Amino acid sequence: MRATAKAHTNIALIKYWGKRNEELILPTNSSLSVTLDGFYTETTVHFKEDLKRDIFTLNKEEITNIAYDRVTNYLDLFRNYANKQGVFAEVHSINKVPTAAGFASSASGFAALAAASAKALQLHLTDEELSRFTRQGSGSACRSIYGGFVEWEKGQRDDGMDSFAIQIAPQDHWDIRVAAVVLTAKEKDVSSRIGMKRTVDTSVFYDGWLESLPKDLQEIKEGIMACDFEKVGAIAEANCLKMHATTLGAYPPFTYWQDTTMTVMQTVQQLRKNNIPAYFTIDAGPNVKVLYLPEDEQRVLDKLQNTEGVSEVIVSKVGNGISYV
Ligand code: 2P0
Repeated sequence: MRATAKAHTNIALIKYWGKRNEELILPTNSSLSVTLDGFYTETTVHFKEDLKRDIFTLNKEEITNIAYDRVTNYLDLFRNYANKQGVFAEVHSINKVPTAAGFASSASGFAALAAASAKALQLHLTDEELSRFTRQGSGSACRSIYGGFVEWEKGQRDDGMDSFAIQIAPQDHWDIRVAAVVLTAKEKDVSSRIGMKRTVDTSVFYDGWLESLPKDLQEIKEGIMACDFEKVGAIAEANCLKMHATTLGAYPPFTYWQDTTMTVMQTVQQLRKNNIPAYFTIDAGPNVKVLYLPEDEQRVLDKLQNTEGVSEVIVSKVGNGISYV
């Protein structure tokens, strides 16, 4: 009853922003991401008959705070499914997602935890079933089951059985790069979970966001299949700006941007003026991710590293899905 799994994080090109069911983590909109090879979590889950409670370590340190509660509640899903109530587990996670880079480590974290738990309990889940389980740990994590380009279909049902991710193109379909631009920034004060809820509940711009999504999703998929970088980049950048606009229409209003966020956005726009195709996307935090093509790497990195307020630039290629160690 022991297994180790490795999962990579992902960056959304079409953002997941809002839930229709908070308990089951059912989204209001479908989303689409690229899995990244630079950042991952490796997790070992060992269910043992003699344990009195779950034990969770992250980077070799025992965790007892709210993150522990989230893990142990999540393991209950698997215990109930496998009819192993009362069998506790040792969970050891190593996180290679630099928190400063502003990637949600919950994506790779819950994907690795789900995969290792399912394997340890010999559940023999399909990828769709595993993605559905993973979704209930953290929404964006359900996309990290697969490598390459991945769509999370929101589904229609109230029970969430049709809300899971599928791969739309494998890792070797297209070699694009993502630079995570780390800013000398302070901690964010609105978590993505709270931020998306406030937006759904109060933002006067939320309907506009939802209305615009089916077209973005359809067109970006066409762009990915055709490896049309300018089409994909332009849609991703516009989609990110729309997501962030919804936060300004919320009450109380908020933004994840800092002054340096905008400086980097302007650097990217300037790269395009110099005929280098580069596009930005931003998650629920101040850091900016920049999409570009391999042949432009040196020029893109030079420009980003020399932008004021940038402390580090971390490069990633397209990554693969879950693997077992
Ligand atoms: C995304 N984000 O699609 C979007 C874009 C942030 C902005 O998914 O509440 O950690 O655990 O389902 O997945 C971050 O939210 O939220 C996120 P929960 P999650 O990647």
